[in-house]
Amino acid sequence: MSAIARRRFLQSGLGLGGALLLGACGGGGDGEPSSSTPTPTPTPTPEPAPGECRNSFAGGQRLGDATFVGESERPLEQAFGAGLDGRLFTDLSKLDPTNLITPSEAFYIRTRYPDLLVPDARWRIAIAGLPGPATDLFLDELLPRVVGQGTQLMECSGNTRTASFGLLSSADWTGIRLLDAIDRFGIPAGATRLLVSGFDQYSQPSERSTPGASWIFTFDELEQSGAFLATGLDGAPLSADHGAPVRLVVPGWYGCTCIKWVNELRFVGEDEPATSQMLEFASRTHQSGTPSLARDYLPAEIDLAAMPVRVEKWQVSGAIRYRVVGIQWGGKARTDRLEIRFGEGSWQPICTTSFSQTPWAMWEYEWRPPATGTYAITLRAADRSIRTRRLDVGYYLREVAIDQV
Ligand SMILES: Nc1nc2c(c(=O)[nH]1)N[C@H]1C(S)=C(S)[C@@H](COP(=O)(O)O)O[C@H]1N2
Ligand SMILES: [Mo]
Repeated sequence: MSAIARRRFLQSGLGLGGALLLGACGGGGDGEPSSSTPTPTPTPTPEPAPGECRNSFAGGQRLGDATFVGESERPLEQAFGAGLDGRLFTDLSKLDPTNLITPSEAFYIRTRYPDLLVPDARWRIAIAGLPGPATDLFLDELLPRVVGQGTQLMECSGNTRTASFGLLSSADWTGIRLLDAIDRFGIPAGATRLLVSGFDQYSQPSERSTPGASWIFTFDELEQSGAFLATGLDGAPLSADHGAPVRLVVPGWYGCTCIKWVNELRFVGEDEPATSQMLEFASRTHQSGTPSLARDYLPAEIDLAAMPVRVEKWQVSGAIRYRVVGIQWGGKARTDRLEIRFGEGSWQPICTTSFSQTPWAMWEYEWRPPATGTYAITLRAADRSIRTRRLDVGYYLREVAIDQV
């Protein structure tokens, strides 16, 4: 039995959910020889397989969390700024294997409601690129076909350390598949792609961003990603800042493709130029250079990635212990073989506490820093055949301050 299967078996067999699996594996970090502490357990538990967690914190007291340094000074989960410069950073430190959904009020915001947007009584999406007179698709015609679209993760391609990596959230969405929404039009001759545009005009010019929100997809990309027009988030109608009344969600792709306030769908051909949004986000979505034609853009997919979300400080039998808790997301599937390292120390295997494929899996590592100080934490996939472009360049590096050992 694989480690994952065995873990699932243990979980279901004992009916303890994630609780059984809280624990540590790997022993000491920083290249120190690993010394696993014998843990007094009331009932004999089987030795954890590689990648599984053993609870070394039972009976201990959690003293608090060590702080990540060099990150956002802003309070998390409070919206600030306006229009294209408006943001809200999700506080990922609150994540727990039993609570993997971001509440809608804490879901990250990149661009707040455009002040110039005064919606018509009936929201319409212009359908362009069809032969014959212009056509509108009215949102109220689609609403009866809205269904659950599952838990989907969204990450801004500019999810940086200065944003405390808080431009990353996961929630339950409702909506209608984009291809279903346009099925009655048929694909006109010569059209190979669909351009999705949203309202993007603001009275204040942005300090950093170019207005104009649109992205071009092949029909295959829309089909394979399961792209949908979303109308609801976490059981409530979409809020204004998240794109009400209708926005695009492209599961597995960066947020810059998830156009908010969708007001136009246009059938386009092979020679369609890239949109200003595609040009602006070319490097952040791992394009090679800045292609000028839409057809030269690769799918803006999020690779497998992982980072710590908190470093818990514990007192266990009189000793100070740290538990590094993190997430992994992106890519085709979660891996059960992640490795962590502290500073320039050696790579250590970590164990996974929740194997949820969507939105993210959680992992943890029992860490004994050799001394107080600031440590850089990085992760990698042990399976080097998995594409991890951001992990490869240390994009998700976090530094934590340790004040006591
Ligand atoms: N109309 C419009 N849609 C947009 C944007 C925008 O600026 N304007 N920003 C995009 C980017 S960069 C991201 S990461 C997501 C963020 O969606 P959220 O604010 O609901 O999290 O919306 C995308 N859709
Ligand atoms: Mo973004």
